[in-house]
This record gives sequence, structure tokens and C-alpha cells, in this order.
Amino acid sequence: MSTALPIDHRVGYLDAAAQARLLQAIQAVVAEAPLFVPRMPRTGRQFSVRMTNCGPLGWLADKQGGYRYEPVHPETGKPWPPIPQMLLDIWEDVGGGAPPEACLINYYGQGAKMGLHQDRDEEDFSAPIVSVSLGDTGLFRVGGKTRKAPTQRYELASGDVLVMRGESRLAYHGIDRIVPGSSDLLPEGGRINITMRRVHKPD
Ligand code: MD3
Ligand code: FE
Repeated sequence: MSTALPIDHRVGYLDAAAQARLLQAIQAVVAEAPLFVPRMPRTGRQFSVRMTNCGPLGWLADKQGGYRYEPVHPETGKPWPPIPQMLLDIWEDVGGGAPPEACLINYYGQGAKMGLHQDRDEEDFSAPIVSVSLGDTGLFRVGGKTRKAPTQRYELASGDVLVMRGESRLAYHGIDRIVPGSSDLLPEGGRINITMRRVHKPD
């Protein structure tokens, strides 16, 4: 029998007050580093998700340059703002190890989704990826290390944390859709997902 790789899903990790504080910190990041629309390499097709980053490196994607990490925002040319202390504390609490170098912020409006993919733009797969969800629930799908492996669905609600390490670090995963109206944290609705990562091996 084959099943999807197990994942470490910490339901309700952040209480309502902590979610509100984290949202404020994210709004401050977005004020300095506006959300942008990434594009698929080669085709130039737009993602339905909007993104920004904080930390020394940020992930981005465009038609010409492909998927990569860069130290500056693609539109403002400014360095990404620092990672809020609250997020660094979560990373440490879950045993992340050497501090995260990149923190990607994804915003899902109504109808946004993210197709099944692997995260392999990092050099260090031994470090975990730690994700925090805010706002509307996301229907998350995770499978195995090949695209055809069976998948399992989880509901990622506001305040939930996921820690992907070991085998699951290279699992295929995606967001099928968000559930409109499932949270009132964001006045405009939608979902924010934050992922902290190591990009390089620590020296
Ligand atoms: C499982 N983000 O940013 S977060 C991504 O909700 C991404 O926005 C989704 O996939 C989102 O790359 C999912 C949870 C997550 C993040 C990284 C993973 C799950 C993962 C890496 C490996 C396996
Ligand atoms: Fe991913």
C-alpha cells in the first residue's frame, strides 16, 4: 500500500492575538516590498498568486530569468525588508537550525491556486521549510517524491504551521483553492502563506 508522505501539521499554533500581530508585521513588509505577480519561465504565464519576500534573499520567477533567489525586489530594486522577529522565533521553536535566509510571502485572492510542484531551487534540502498560514483556509494537497505518487489533502487554517523536513521536504505539493469567508482576519479576505527557507548550506 502506498500513501502520501507524512507531514508535521501544527493546527492552531498561533492564537488569534498572535495572528493579528503577525499580520501587522506582514503588512509592514508589504508596505516596503509591494506584492508582485510572478510569471512562469518561457511561457510568461502569470501566477494567480501574488508574492513578496523578506530576509536576505527572496524567491521570484519571471519569463526570462526563471525561478531563482535574488537579494533585491524585482520592481523597486531595493533589498528585501528583514524577517520579522516573530517569524524567526517560530523557526527556532520548531527546531529550524541555522536562521532562514529567505521568507516568501504568498497572497491568494479569490480563485487563486498553486499547482502541484516541488521546491527545489534551494541548495540545502537538509534544512526544513516552515510555513505559516493566515486568513482564509487553503485546501493543501501533498503527495510523494514523484508527480504520480498518491496525494492527501489537508486544510491549512489561519494560525496553522507546517514543518517540512526529511523525506517530505521534497514532496510534491500545491494549493487546490482557498475557502472564501472561512476567516475574518483579513478585512479584504483571501489567504496569506509565509514560507521560511535556507537557500545555501550554513558554513
Ligand atoms: C511541502 N506554498 O511557497 S505552504 C511555496 O500555501 C508553496 O502558499 C504553498 O508551496 C502555499 O512553495 C504551500 C506549505 C509548504 C511549503 C513548502 C513545502 C509545503 C511544502 C515544501 C515541500 C513540501
Ligand atoms: Fe512549494
